[in-house]
Amino acid sequence: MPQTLNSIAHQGANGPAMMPIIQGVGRAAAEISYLLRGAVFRGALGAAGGENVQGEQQQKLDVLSDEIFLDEMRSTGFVCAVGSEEQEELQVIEEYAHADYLVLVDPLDGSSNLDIDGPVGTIFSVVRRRSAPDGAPVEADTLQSGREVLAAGYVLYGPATMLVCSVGEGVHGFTWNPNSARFELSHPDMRIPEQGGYYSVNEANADKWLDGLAEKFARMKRETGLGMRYVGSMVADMHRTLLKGGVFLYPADEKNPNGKLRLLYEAIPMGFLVEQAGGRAMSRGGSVLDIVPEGLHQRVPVYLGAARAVDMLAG
Ligand code: AHM
Ligand code: MG
Repeated sequence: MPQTLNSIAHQGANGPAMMPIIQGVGRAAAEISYLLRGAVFRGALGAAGGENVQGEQQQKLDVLSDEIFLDEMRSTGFVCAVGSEEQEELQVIEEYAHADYLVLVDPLDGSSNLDIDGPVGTIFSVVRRRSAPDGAPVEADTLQSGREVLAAGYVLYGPATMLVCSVGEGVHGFTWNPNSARFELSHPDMRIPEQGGYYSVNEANADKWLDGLAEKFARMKRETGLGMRYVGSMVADMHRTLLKGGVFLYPADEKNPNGKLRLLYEAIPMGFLVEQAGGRAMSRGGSVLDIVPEGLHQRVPVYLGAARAVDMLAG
């Protein structure tokens, strides 16, 4: 029998408690994957007409994926609130407002790829609430560093749909099997290779990079000889980095002085996975996982991947 998402329940101290939530992510992933495949036939492609809190145009699929994810977190019965890149404020789940866990999510990352049938993803992490369980959870419950994360992962909607996650006991990849209609363990114990791989960055911004990066970057390229790949969809770019090695970065530049990616929805969950896979997750001046968030939608520069390349850039 292939191992399914249930195998999470046997992993370490957090596994049993995280299993229902990760199964909920799996159900959301299956629904979002189905939605994406049929979107063009249902008129679900294109702009929703609104903007998210960052002032970015929301796609219809951003909004639908956000609803699916929230519904599935509600159905677990263990999640008291969800913080989403698509929602300005914390979404409290009234029926389970006394539950123990909060989930942070970017429901459909890289949605600019939707128009070209490019890969997109869902990114999530789970923390335990700090406020007393007799009241509703509050935004401060979400403002915990990556060191407090209990579980994190992503879903990649590519040629196959994959759910890659960690409950603090290594990183494991599950692939959706359309015949059995479930996620099956296909990539146990993913480790970032120390050698080889690619660098992955929007190099068009190089002349605007801050933090003296241009010089370090030129040296990194010379000394490592890494090849280059960039999809512009963080989940796809990070999945390749985890499997093949190298480095993914979204640094600070003149237009985005704190980088583009969000600490809670993108940097912390991916940083957690990278460290669990034996790699390095850095921001300005230290590990991504040591930053204590100040707000739900805060941005930070990120350098994620194999230690050697990351150290040459973020050091
Ligand atoms: P989004 O959350 O609005 O989809 O933006 C995040 C995406 C990431 O997936 C990707 O790494 C990055 O934006 C690419 O940005 P750019 O087009 O500036 O290179
Ligand atoms: Mg996004």
